[in-house]
Amino acid sequence: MFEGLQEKLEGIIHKAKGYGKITEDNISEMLREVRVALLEADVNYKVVKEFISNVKEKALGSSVLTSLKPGDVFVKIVNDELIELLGGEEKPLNISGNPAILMLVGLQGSGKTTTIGKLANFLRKKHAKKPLLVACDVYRPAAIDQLKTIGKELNIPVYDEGLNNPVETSLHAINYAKENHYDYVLIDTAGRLHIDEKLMDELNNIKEKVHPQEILLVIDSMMGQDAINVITGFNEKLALSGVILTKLDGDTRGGVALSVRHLTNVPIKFIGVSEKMDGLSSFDPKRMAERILGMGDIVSLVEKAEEIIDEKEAEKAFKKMQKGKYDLEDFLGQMKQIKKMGPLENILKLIPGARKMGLNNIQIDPKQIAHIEAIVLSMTKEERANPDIIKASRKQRIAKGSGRSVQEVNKLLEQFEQTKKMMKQISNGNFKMPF
Ligand SMILES: Nc1nc2c(ncn2[C@@H]2O[C@H](COP(=O)(O)OP(=O)(O)O)[C@@H](O)[C@H]2O)c(=O)[nH]1
Ligand SMILES: [Mg+2]
Repeated sequence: MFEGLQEKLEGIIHKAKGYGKITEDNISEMLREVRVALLEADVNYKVVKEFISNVKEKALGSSVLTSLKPGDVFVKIVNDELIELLGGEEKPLNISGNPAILMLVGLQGSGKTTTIGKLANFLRKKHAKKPLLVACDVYRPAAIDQLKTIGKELNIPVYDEGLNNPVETSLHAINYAKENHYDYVLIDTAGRLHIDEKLMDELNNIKEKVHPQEILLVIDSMMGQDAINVITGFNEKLALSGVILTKLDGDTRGGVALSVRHLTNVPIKFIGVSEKMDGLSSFDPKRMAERILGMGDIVSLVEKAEEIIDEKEAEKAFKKMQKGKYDLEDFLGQMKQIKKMGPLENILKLIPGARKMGLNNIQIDPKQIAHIEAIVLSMTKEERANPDIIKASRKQRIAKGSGRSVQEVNKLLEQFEQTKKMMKQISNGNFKMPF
């Protein structure tokens, strides 16, 4: 699923990361490509339009975070918008009833019966509770047998009354579940090839008598954009609590998954990813976005940096750096920020490619930062602003004051000089703020 989309976005992002500066022009170009990628993935054009305009607005209005690369910021914005599009927060099942009643509806062949089995299996594993399956697709005797076969495979009981009326069968099943202490009742219903009045009336009858906590529409993702009309049709009649999107393992382009929420306002709660009984995943927009973009690492890096870095401080340091006035105070400030970000090894791991470069093997002792802090704090204000004046006797005094050795003081001054040089290079180069 989403392979085509993933590949294209990867290319666009790779390009974005190369931009030293993001301007309105190159944002427009990138977004044009994102737009094509989404349309090719069969995402509804209205959804695409809005998505693009949201990303653009955010990218242009985004604040100056001096420590972040423009490409990474762009990735983060696309990622956030993608999560929004996929529904924001994960919407868990309402299983508050005793027993909790879940009714699955959908067109013929969408995967209802298979999904009932998967869902029961999922709930039993997750909550260690007892599910009961109810066979209410009474128009095709083979449908009842199919559910029984699934029940047998999973060792989960199936309640059926043959071809008896589905409303009665459901009500009896619920009584049976109460008497026998089942925690979930999962009702398999009939489908048709198209939405029709009769089907809707029957489903509505079950709904009104049974009061299910969840009415889940099972829908085949291979239907493409037609799926949206089906969801809307069922939702108008039954007020769905969620959608289960099946067959995302097939050669579906996946665009439905990105369009459903925005166009129908019904949350996707699960996705079917194989024919097997463990082929069901709960649908988490965050995880899904991560999968589509494949940029989880950068996203968490940006999030972490955003959390911690005081933008004004960063700007101040940047301005000083540009004027060549970067001093030990700034150096200390940066060290402190690094310290706040947690173990340095973890941050390095988050940087794509760091592992390949062997950087994640660098062991950085947080104590070292504390030592640097002690040394800088032992300097006078004048010394911090003008480290050149720190000669032998001053070094000794500083070492004594900080409880560190003269060698360490020397090493720190060296590091500072190196950093200063690097900063100068950056500021002389094309490094300008993105937005
Ligand atoms: N590959 C794949 N096949 C699925 C998935 N869900 C259902 N199917 C298949 O779709 C077909 C129809 O499923 P079924 O449960 O009988 O649909 P129903 O008519 O809605 O009850 C069966 O062959 C299932 O094995 C899925 O997530 N992935
Ligand atoms: Mg069926």
